[in-house]
Amino acid sequence: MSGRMRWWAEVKFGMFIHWGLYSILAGVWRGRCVPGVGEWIMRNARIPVREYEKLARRFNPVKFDAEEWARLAREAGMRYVVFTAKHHDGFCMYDSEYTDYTVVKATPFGRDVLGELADACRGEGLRFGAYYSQTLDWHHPDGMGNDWDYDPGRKDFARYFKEYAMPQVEEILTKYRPVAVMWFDIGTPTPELAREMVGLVRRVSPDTIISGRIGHGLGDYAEMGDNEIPRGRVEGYWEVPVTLNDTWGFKSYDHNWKSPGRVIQMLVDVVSKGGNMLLNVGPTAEGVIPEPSAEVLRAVGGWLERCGESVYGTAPGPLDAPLDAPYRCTAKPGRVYVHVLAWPWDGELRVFGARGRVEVSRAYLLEGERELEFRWDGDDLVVAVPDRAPDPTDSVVVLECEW
Ligand code: JFZ
Repeated sequence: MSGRMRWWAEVKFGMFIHWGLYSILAGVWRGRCVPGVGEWIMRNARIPVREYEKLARRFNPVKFDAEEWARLAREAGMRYVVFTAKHHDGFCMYDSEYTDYTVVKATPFGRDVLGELADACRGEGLRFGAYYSQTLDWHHPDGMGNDWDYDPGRKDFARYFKEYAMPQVEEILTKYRPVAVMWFDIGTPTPELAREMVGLVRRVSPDTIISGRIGHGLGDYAEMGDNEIPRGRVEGYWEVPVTLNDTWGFKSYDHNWKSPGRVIQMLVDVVSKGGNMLLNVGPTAEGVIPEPSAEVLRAVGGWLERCGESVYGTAPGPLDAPLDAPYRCTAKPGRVYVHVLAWPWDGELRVFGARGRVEVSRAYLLEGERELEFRWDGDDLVVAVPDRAPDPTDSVVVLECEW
């Protein structure tokens, strides 16, 4: 296990925060609901740069409280936070010396959001990371993606990357040190440019983790597609970014919130396969994390408060649950945690194919430590469980065993 990844592999669960000028529009442009994720509204509505820039004068999130957000992340059981320092719209939610298009210089708010969040997160004992869009930049004439204001044939992307993007990444790593993760996105057009960015991060901040979406296999871990949990175990370090509804940036009419149970079962599924889950919140233009999403996070945190030992610091372990099994397994030395996602109606939990993989000495419920009888049936371990599930979402049966 590489040194810089040690903490990351232990913590399993982080908060993603997408917040920027797009949060003002909240999915609506000139009275029309714009399809797609909220933070892509500039692109999806083909909003001209000169129009979109005017949003900066309206950005005044009077209710923003970085410490409140950090407390919520901690209450949710999250152990790292990744914040959009600069998304595809090119607007900098930090104090950049390379442009005036920033939250400090271009808005009535005038405060360094990234700096306040970094301090608040560290105050809560959370690692802090920065999302940086190193390829798509719909504001900068040489950035990629804006073919409605600029002629793609006249762009000099290499100049953008070396003279703008790389210096900005360096200033983020320097001004807001220690940055635990640089969360690059979309990939980088060439391996040469990607290697230059990796070299910069390694030189300036060797302990900073580089996300897989730097591209070309050069990240410290693999990034799955949005909301895409792999079907089976994946070796190596990997993470899946997940939305709480169907958008990253706030949309006023997206109320499709995942339930706490759904989030807990997704987290356990991901961890059982060897990954981390980065779960997103999209604050409003006023600086408020929508209450329905905060309620979900607090409920997830309540379950982790009770059962977190079966998640944090675990590995997939010796038992691979069949895809259609109503359970998932995580493990630590000396024990396997069987996460029962659908409680058996007949009083018997069947753990398929366990013979020869684990030598079980004891079985008990994690919540309450009630001892459970167990027997072997062919290759399967059969555990006698009570009629009622200790938890409606994920009841954990602990197998003390050698594996
Ligand atoms: C990217 C961004 O475009 C999006 O706005 C958000 O920030 C998300 C977390 O990341 O969207 C992607 C990038 C890559 C994939 C899918 C969505 N992918 O590789 O499937």
